[in-house]
Amino acid sequence: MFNSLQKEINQFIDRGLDRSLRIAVTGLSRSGKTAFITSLINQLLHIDRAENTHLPLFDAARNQRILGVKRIAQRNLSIPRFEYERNLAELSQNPPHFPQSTRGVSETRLAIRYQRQNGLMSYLKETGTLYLDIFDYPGEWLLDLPLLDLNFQQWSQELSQSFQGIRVELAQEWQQKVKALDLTAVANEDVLADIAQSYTDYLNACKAQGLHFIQPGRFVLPAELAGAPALQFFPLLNLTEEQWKQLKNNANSNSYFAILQKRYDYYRHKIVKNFYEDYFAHFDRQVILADCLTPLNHSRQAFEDMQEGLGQLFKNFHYGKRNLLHRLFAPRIDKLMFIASKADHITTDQLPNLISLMRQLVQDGGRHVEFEGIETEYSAIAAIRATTQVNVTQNGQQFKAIQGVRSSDLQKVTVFPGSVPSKLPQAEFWQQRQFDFDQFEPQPLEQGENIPHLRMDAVLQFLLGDKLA
Ligand SMILES: Nc1nc2c(ncn2[C@@H]2O[C@H](COP(=O)(O)OP(=O)(O)OP(=O)(O)O)[C@@H](O)[C@H]2O)c(=O)[nH]1
Ligand SMILES: [Mg+2]
Repeated sequence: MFNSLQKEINQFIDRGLDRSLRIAVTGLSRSGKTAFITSLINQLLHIDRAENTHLPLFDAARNQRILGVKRIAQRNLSIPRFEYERNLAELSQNPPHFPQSTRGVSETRLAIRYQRQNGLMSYLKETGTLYLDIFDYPGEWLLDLPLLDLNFQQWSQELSQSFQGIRVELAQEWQQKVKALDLTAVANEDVLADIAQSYTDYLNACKAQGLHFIQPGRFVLPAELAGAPALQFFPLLNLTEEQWKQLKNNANSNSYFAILQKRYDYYRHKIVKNFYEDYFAHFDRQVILADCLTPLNHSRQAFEDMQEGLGQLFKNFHYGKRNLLHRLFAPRIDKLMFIASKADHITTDQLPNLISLMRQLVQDGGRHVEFEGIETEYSAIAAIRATTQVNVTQNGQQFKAIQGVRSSDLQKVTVFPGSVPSKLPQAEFWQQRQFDFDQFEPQPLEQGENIPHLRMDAVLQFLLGDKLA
């Protein structure tokens, strides 16, 4: 009798303690999203109550309160599965490889069984399960948010303003085709598809030049929409008000002009809006990754372009109540984490500078940015640590340096990568070129060992700590 009562109470409490958490991970192309999620899953799966040395900053693991972690079937069957096994297989090869580049959104689900910290009724040995859903989605998709507020004409006019310099050069083929088109004529699908392809080629060329203002974002990362008519339209640049008026008066519903407008509206109402509604509005916590080091290594132009792209992306998270995202979708994000990725390229004494640089990027050079009601954290990590840190002595002086297998020649090298600026770099920085680093290959993964990392435990503590208390 008592036993069954106790069992019932336990079950009741268990149910009460089951929680779910949806974490979204985003960032521009190559910022390290796939590496991050692969490592996060891997670190969790390697939590072992007896032997827990790989996550010292993650309280629940250090206190041995995590009883077990399992990958389980995801809930939404129409989203591609995050390819954890494949990524791990790549890292387990000899020699190991970084996971492949990905396109579009993916999802994965973990169940974490844990013991409560100091429940009032801790004698009941309360345990709970945290169901963790993790989403990987391209930051480029976030750049489409402004379209929701613009009709076809407004959008075209906005793009006309930034249509200058190198853009005009790259757009030649597309613009020639548009000029030859009678917009009031009856639309031919093949012609539309062809011109839209030229527009897409133009956007890809912009991207290859390091330009980040790319709309619609899906044109360069179409995922499952590749080839769909929903992506076969383009803006009409540099038309006068009078020309817009003429077109609206003279174009029939089956004309090129009318079809372009319809497709644009379909794109923003179905594709952009659905993305925000289906995913965004339901995320609990958001991680934004940024690779600040590669552009720093590259050139001033590359760095400033990244700054601009990130600026566009961050706009979504400036949660003033008047913000478009807030008005339309009322997202419920309560924690936001900005992470500078690939921090194994620098020595640990440079981490504070990297974090400070990231903070400056987010805050647009110091202007205060409000993320209303959201707990915000800045961090620097290596999801898949490719280097180790060593001390070297030169001319009687000790330096920290990093050691790893350099990608360019597969040689094991020891290098001093230099100092990271703690503020947005000024002209002198680019003249002096104080910073120089190589790309490294991942370290071999020992059988049964977790992926080597840097500060993933701090990330887990921020993202999950309160849910496992
Ligand atoms: N050294 C080091 N390199 C990393 C790390 N994470 C990512 N990289 C490098 O950055 C590249 C891109 O990482 P991904 O995780 O594929 O980035 P992504 O954001 O998923 O990229 P896309 O899917 O192409 O948008 C990798 O192939 C590695 O070369 C890290 O922790 N350390
Ligand atoms: Mg990826």
